[in-house]
Amino acid sequence: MNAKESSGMRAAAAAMKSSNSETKSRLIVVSNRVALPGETSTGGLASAMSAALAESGGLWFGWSGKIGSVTGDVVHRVSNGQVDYVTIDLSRPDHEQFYTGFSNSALWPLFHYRPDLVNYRRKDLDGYLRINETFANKLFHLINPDDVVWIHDYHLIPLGSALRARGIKNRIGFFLHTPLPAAALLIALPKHRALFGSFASYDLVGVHTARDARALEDYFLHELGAAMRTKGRIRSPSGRVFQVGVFPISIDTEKVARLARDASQDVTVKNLKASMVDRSLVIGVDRLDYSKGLADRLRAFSAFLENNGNMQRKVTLLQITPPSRGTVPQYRQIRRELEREAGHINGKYATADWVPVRYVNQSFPHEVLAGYYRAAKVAIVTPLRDGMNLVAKEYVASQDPSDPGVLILSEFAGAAHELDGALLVNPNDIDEVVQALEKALRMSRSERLKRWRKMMAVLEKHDLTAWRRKFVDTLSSEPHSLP
Ligand code: GDG
Repeated sequence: MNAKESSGMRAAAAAMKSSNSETKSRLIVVSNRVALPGETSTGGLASAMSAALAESGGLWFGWSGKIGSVTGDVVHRVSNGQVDYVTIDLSRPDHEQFYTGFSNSALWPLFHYRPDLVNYRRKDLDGYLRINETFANKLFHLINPDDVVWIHDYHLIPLGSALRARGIKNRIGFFLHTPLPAAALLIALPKHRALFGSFASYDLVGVHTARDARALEDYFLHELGAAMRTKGRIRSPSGRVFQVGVFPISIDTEKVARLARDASQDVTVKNLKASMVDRSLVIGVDRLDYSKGLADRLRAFSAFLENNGNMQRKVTLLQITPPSRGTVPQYRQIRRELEREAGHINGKYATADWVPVRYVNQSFPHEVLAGYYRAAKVAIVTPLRDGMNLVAKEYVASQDPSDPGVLILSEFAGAAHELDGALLVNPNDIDEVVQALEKALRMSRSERLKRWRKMMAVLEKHDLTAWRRKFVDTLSSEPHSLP
């Protein structure tokens, strides 16, 4: 640690501790990317944690999103109301190995049931472990004895054990935003025992669905020789006991509904509606990612137009797809594939005054997005695998309560476990998706209302605040197994 870094960290630590000295315990959120105040965030984790911290206050620690000459050399600190943000830069080789490499070219495809896309390299794993150690070195100065630490997602699985190794005895929770595949897939990853075994350093590991929880329990029991205790507690061979829990993430339902209501005044939303007179809008909103099933979705839309000649010129698909992870080769490839597919459909069906697919590679402010959701008769959310999928929930919350639209939802999104008023489809079955589109566009108002009310009732009860409270309360009340 150089002098600048060390004094910077000490100053940041002292300031954090004193600015929060009146509060007994803070929430410390740690994630790879931090959504800084004023930034438009297009990821699910960022959307969820911004809202959670805005409500509870606390500290958010992670990567600044910037490339620096030396990882962690510069510490950025910003405060906004009751939330403090501390971020560090990553060097280019560390970004390449930790982020592009191991996190997004090995763990992400593995966790999304795509072993064929896993690109494992020993040096990426080394970089991944090294950055987790660096995060721990920076973070442990900032933790007060009563703080509750909440670590997020697949980039940071070993961070808990790295903090324990530095003497942190606080309650530490971990939440996995992706699915967790069956043990048979997890064991394909070299060194999987050391990596996944470190889940046991946490007090609580949260996942979105019962299927993900079963996968983790099964892995610990059958691959690591752990023993099951009551109430989802697992005793690892090291003797440490931790709990696995199901916590389906949600949205700020009331806020999304309000944004959607108010968006009718927004000029961008008015323009979209004006361009749709006498036509029905089908909307898709997804980060550009192979897990989202976008190519199959476009093919299904094409087949729908082919089978339903009378719907041509009557329906438009607005597919909003902000690019993500452009440094990973597979993401560049899927981008080219989607451009080709969208161009193909438009070339085949477009007329002088109608384009069937509006494929938009840009992101929009949340209030505009909410207005777009409300303007759409149908949302098509057909990931091949998705931890939860917040877009599905946002679409439901954005609807006009007197004339709601229809949600078509993949059964492989975690959201399908809660949103059973949707038309559930297997996204691998193009005919099924085509039939769902036909059914959605013809659905009577009374059936739409019935389905929507059922889903909205779930989202009103289980919103983002309920999710955060349930996780933090469970973590805080867990019997503490000391490291
Ligand atoms: C991961 C998991 C899990 C999208 N386009 C724009 C925009 N977005 C926002 C949406 C939504 C979020 O990004 C996307 O969240 P998802 O949940 O749909 O998907 P991932 O990014 O893959 O999220 C996922 C999630 O983490 C939470 O645990 O549900 O399974 O993969 O909030 O609104 N936001 C803005 N402009 C856009 O153009 N402002």
